[in-house]
Amino acid sequence: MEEQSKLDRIIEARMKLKTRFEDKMKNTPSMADHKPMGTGAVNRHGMPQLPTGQTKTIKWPVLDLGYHPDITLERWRLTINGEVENPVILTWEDFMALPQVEDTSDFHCVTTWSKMDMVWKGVRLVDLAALVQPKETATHIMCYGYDTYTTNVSLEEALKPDVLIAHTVYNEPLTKEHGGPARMITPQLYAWKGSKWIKRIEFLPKNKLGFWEERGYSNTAYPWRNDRYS
Ligand SMILES: Nc1nc2c(c(=O)[nH]1)N[C@H]1C(S)=C(S)[C@@H](COP(=O)(O)O)O[C@H]1N2
Ligand SMILES: [Mo]
Repeated sequence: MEEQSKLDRIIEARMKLKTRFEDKMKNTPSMADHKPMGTGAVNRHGMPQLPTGQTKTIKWPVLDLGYHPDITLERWRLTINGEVENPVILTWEDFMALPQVEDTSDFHCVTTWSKMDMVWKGVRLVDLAALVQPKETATHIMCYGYDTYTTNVSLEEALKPDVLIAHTVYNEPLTKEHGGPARMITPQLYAWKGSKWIKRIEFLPKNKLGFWEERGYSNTAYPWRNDRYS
């Protein structure tokens, strides 16, 4: 009963967030651009499958700061706070009790490789947002990794239905080198916007730059605009 009402509240809050960000989301480049830069058949969100300057890879390279933190499920916590009504600290059990989805999406690294059709399982960021209820003043999130990484994402991008905190890929638990126990993915932005080993999501009242964004990478990271550097 209590679980059910909790779920109902998430669903209601998710609907409200969707309505609130609908127009902004429809106007994001990966949905609205009339001359997207890329090649191939139309993908799941209406863009050419391979963004400009990218090459398909079969292997899945590992890219990070070189430090792979060892986080047991027992010790794992996900803090979601900042510009929200209801900050939370989730245990692994709490996280796995949230609505779980499976989604297939493409992964575009700014260093020019793209890995297509990755099969992910996890929790939608919009459902985590529904849980904490961002204030009207919230515009962006900052994501923090256990390795000290940070990256910022606007809410109209972060709340898209294919943005997940993923724990499973191709039906196997996400390995440590790829960000396990859980990482974020942003299929409509370059992959550096998805923090591996995610530990905290902070809602912000205005934009702030993350690790790569402070070092010359684009604030927005739109693959179909070749938007790599600032
Ligand atoms: N915590 C954390 N997340 C991160 C990074 C990082 O260094 N630390 N690198 C980013 C970059 S640049 C890319 S391309 C992808 C790479 O993910 P992969 O190693 O699973 O391919 O993770 C992103 N997320
Ligand atoms: Mo990257």
